[in-house]
Amino acid sequence: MLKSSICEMLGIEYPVFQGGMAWIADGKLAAAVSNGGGLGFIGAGNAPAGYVKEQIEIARNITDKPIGVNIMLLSPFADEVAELVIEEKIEVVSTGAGNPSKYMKAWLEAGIKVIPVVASVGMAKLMTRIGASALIAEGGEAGGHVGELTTMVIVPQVCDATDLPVIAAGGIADGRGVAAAFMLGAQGIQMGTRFLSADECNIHPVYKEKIIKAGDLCTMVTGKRLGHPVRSLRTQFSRDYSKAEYGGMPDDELEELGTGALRLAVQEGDNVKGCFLSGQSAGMVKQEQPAAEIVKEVIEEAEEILLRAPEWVK
Ligand code: TUI
Repeated sequence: MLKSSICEMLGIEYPVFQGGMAWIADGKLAAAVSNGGGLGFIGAGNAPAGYVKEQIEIARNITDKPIGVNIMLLSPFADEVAELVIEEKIEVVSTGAGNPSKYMKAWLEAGIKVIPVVASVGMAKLMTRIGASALIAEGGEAGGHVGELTTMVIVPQVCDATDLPVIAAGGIADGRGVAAAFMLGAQGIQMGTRFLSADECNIHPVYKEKIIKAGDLCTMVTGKRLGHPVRSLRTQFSRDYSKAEYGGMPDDELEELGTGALRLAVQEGDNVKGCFLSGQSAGMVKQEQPAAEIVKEVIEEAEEILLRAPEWVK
């Protein structure tokens, strides 16, 4: 049985988190993952607190297991969602795309476990100092907003920089990745892209099909010029955006080009104007299946690998 300190801390069966993907990770997906023994997250993304509250209600009607909310710190609604998670007695909050220091005291006083995503050792040290419960160390293989470092190098360095449990994220989509993350010192893993193919994941069928058909070289990073690098599938949108970015389009027009592109991908499956966020692990996602089966499958694969590990030592 693959267990770690994170299971005890959060009251979950398996050390598997589902990333709180903006526009995608709704109450239904989060509840399915939590019911499967992992920890499901509702992604607040750029949505107002009212939407997040609805999704929390949906999740609570499907599961009585703990659920998390991911707060995207660039969101104009981050403050109101930060208050909502306290009112709704959410068990776990993860944060992304910034520094959550200003919310930390209130969350900890409310008894919330706070698990920030960090993309550097400096941020890991700061979050440790201000009382985070654990850290998600995310490499640039991940989808969406990404940092500079790869999972292979960020996880061990964050583990060395903190006494907190570390959850590895970025590029993990099967049991081999889970086992490798534990070997790097992690006590848990987070997957986003693998859950895009879950039966309970409510993205447009075109999006699901693109992920299942994707190969190893199918993603690219855009948005570096505006300071928010984002990994997505290589599509007409990402190529057009990249051309505009390096062709000298003014910042405000570039922002405009990106606005609404996530929604168009998730809800409309728009092949031309949609931005299909995806990690590099899309090439490892092969089929649609229930979220709970994904959780169980990656854990069982990892257990088999880890049990065989002593064979390597002569
Ligand atoms: O947040 C994510 N992934 C995301 S957020 C998102 S929505 C979005 N839409 C448009 C532009 C930007 C975002 C889609 N995907 N992952 C977690 C993550 N956090 N990755 C990297 C970081 C991060 C980066 C810098 C965390 C902290 C940080 O600190 C910088 C600082 O010093 O404030």
